[in-house]
Amino acid sequence: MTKHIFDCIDAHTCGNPVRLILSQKPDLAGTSMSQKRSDFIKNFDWIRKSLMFEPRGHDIMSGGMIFPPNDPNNDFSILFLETSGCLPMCGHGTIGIVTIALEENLIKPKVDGILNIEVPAGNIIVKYEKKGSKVLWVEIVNVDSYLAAKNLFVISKDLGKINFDVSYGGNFYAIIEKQENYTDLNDYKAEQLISYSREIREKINKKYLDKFIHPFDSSIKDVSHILWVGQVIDKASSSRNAVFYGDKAIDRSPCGTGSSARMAQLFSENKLGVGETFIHESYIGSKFICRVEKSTKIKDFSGITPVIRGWARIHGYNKIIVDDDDPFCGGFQVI
Ligand code: PYC
Repeated sequence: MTKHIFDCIDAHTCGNPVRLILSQKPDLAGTSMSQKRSDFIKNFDWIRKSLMFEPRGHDIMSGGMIFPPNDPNNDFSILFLETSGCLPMCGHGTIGIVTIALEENLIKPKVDGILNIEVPAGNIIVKYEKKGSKVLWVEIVNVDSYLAAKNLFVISKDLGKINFDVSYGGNFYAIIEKQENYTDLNDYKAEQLISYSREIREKINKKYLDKFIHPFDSSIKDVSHILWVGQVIDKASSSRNAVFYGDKAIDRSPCGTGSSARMAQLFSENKLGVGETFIHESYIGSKFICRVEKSTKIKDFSGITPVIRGWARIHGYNKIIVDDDDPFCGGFQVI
């Protein structure tokens, strides 16, 4: 019988959980975070399941591990772990992990105020501001994002015909805007959006099989997230969302990769310009301050380089035991 002990620090980014795992990090094969992500999924996914799912985690749990950079010019790299799997990129996760790492002195930036970070989806640049020991905000220059397809539809058993666009912001998002069969976020309970999303995502990936594959990394594929657009709570905000991920989660933060995907969609429709501020509200009303840094090309797609700013707070030191003797050591989910 083996008892694995994981030292973790728990935080939240604008309401969404971030668990940074400090110990028992596996030695991952590969020379890029994309390759290391694949190795983790193949050989070490029990760590994710044990620490993200019940009884040690919950339906919305999200987090990651920090590793040394593959290119010594960068500061470090991140592997994201979540109930949904190992994401290529996670915005709220990055904001939380960077905040924890700086406040707990786990990293030493090469240049104060700037971090070059490797993630499975590519390289990102992070800026931050500190006051004393606290990180006030973290800003991510995210991976290039683009609108992948427009005016698609599936038939939802509960809602009927649902039209959507698919946009990439580090993960592929189906973006569902107001339409005949979907009025607004406020008209549905979270549990309804979760159940609609699960079915809609399955239908999208069946109907549009192999349509959504990243042009530079074929391991990034398929629609993983559903972004429901809604009316803002605060009139100063630009838009609101409920982002579905995993099997039972609605993001409590405004979702960094979702905000990037949404900005790429709006940019392609000339509804958002370079340099314009886009304030994205989450389901619970927390905000990311975002903007389009520049327009760009991702192979044949026109896209953007998005910027996301948010904050995080640490709320616990957590020593977690995964004991092989525990019948639920591998974690479980009730759907
Ligand atoms: O912030 O990118 C994000 C994210 C993805 C899933 C949950 N949050």
